[in-house]
Amino acid sequence: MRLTRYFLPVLKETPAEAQIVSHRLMLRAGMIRQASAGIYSWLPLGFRVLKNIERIVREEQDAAGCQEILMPTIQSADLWKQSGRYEDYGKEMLRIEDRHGREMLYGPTNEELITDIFKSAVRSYRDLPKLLYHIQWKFRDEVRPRFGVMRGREFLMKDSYSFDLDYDAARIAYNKMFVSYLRTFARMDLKAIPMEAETGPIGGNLSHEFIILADTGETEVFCHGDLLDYDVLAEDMDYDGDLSPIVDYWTKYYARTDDKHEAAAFEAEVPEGRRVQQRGIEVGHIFYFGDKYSEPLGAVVTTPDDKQVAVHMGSYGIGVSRLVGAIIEASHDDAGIIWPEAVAPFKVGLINLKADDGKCKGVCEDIYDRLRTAGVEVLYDDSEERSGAKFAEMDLIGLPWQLVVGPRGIKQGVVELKRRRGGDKQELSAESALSRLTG
Ligand code: 5CA
Repeated sequence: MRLTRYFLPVLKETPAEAQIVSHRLMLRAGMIRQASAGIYSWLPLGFRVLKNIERIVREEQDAAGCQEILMPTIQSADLWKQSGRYEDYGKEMLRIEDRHGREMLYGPTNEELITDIFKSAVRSYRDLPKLLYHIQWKFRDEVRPRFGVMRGREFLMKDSYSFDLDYDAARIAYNKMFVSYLRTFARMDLKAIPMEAETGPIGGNLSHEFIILADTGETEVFCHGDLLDYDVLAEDMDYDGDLSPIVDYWTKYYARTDDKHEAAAFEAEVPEGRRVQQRGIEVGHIFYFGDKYSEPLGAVVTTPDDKQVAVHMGSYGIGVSRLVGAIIEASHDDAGIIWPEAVAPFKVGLINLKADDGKCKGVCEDIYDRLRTAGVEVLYDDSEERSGAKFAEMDLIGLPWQLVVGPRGIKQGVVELKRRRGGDKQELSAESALSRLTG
């Protein structure tokens, strides 16, 4: 993509309304624009990151055997009345009346709707287990929407739902999601730690929040330092195998949010030098809630001995749009964002320092074509801005690699390759730079 054609409305000034760094940087880098409180439009740069995150989430859900569907954003109030949550959800639910006076709502989550879909199709234990997910916009009329996409009113969530015959089978589904979450966040270069958590309006008695450590997080967390050292991606995952040793490893250590924290237990279980007490951002939350929805909504199956039982269910959420902000909170410096390669909007920023110079242009156009032919995503700054402004903008938007072409280097037959993370710079031939970036 050529920068002169790209819709990238960067801001020179720091927006006054943004209290945390990710919100500031997302606005400054032209990634989002607020439509109304807690509701955002995604501009090209931000949308590319959102899509990359969505792709990783989808790949890991699919790998774990979860099947993708798509449910609507607007739901009928009827099912919510049956489950008892229509009243319970209170003002956080956006209620809508259609032209026939029917009560509708903009879904804040989908337990009721998915249970109804399941119920309409499944009658027997033979059809179990089932694990379904979708990636869809949700609406929660948060009292205090803040921190940009981190606590929005409209936000993109991946939500999965599991259906099983009994608790033991439901635990297998829970463990699959537990492990797939570890992998999902690790692929985004995030260290997400599962922590015992409260279940809130979703309900149930078994639940883990996946928290990444960041000073601006809304939650205070306490955990054992060993959890930060584990390399989740080191081994391939066999989702048909027994995942409980992995889950047991993670859950044997003390790791709790402030709701569940007990100072005495923390001190007893974690040696002094290994106590981590920090703020964190919740990027995922998984729940097992048994028959909380299947019972009132009548999602029953016949058992092998011909009894009728309500299915055991769990639900598993990832804040897809929140992750965009969370990754920035975890990965930035004073100059701007530092994207992990897996979610970066482009891999390379190609900077032409003298766009009106024929030689510079020739070299840049050649590099640009060859990178694209090799399938490398590149944003090509072909503008006539001064070099200081070009560097500042490239640093701000945080692409992992910058390839700088200028008249001085061309005379010596070199270009400059800079890694955004750490800022290491190297002068090398265009050929070597290309093989580095395409290799
Ligand atoms: N039905 C369950 C699991 S599918 C559920 O809704 N869980 S949740 O309430 O914990 O939300 C799942 C994830 O969505 C959270 O972990 C968080 O990452 C994200 N999320 C929740 N509320 C917001 C919000 N207001 N803005 C952005 N992301 C949010």
